[in-house]
Amino acid sequence: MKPPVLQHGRLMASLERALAERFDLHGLWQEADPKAFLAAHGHRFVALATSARFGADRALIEALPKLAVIASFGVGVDAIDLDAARERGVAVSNTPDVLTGCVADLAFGLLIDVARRLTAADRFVRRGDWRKGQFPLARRVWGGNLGIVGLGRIGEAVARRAGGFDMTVRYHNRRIVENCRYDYEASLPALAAWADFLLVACAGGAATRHLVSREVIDALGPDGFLVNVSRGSVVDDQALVEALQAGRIAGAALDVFEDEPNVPPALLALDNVVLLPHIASATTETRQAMADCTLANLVSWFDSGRLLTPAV
Ligand code: 8YV
Repeated sequence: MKPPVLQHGRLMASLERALAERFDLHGLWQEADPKAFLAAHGHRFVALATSARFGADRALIEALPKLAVIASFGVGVDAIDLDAARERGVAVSNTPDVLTGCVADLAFGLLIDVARRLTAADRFVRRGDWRKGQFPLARRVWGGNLGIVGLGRIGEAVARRAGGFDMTVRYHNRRIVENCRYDYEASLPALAAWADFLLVACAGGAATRHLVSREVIDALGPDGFLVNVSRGSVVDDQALVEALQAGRIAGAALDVFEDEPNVPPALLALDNVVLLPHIASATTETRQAMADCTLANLVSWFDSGRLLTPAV
């Protein structure tokens, strides 16, 4: 008999197929009344497959009294109530490492785009404005100062890419990273004041909510650019919009937003922002590697009681 696994939210088609081959997979997303389904059948499931997008809140975890493992597609676990999982002894896996390279590539792409104004220049050409005159000068990337908020796997991979552009890197973290070749800055406003580019690559969640505050944005200043590939919650949206509108920072490049897929309408009207629909890990190769990792964690847990990439 295949072990029953509950699936929360849609996953990649290839992952859904692979999970269904191995497990008795049930999609909660298919239920017209998920609450009623959980009340009647929640006790059947020891495993939950979910994603960084859909996570697992306390209500869901509590509706699954036999739950022992959550396998999540994605590296961020801010949408999973880790306290609720810990209280119940539920193991949680995510998909670190496999997405690091693609997220770092995209972060660097955003940085170049917002400074050199690639997508703005593309819009200029498409509008036919080139026939009317020259596109305004942009800003230099190479040799600039890159401040990284959160020097984890992804921050570090962006820092390596910055080396190829002769940039100087400093970082801010909760804790100093041992044996790190980049200088640590204990104060985030001080890092922002030094940086030409401030890259947000820390984890999301309550601990980092609005870490990039009005004070930090003002410290970045009228020549500074903000790049965010972490979570929208890390940046104070309202403060960012006001600073962009008033020219108190030079520009922002954002892959993530607080209320996805809703983007603050004020941002849509600005030409000095680059807006992407949360695609940092979205390449065929990386998404398949994330799918493989999610499946491998569940298989390992059922075979040996161990997760390959535990999130906590
Ligand atoms: C998600 C992400 O995996 O990994 C993360 O934390 O934010 C993305 O890579 C993707 O949006 C699917 O949930």
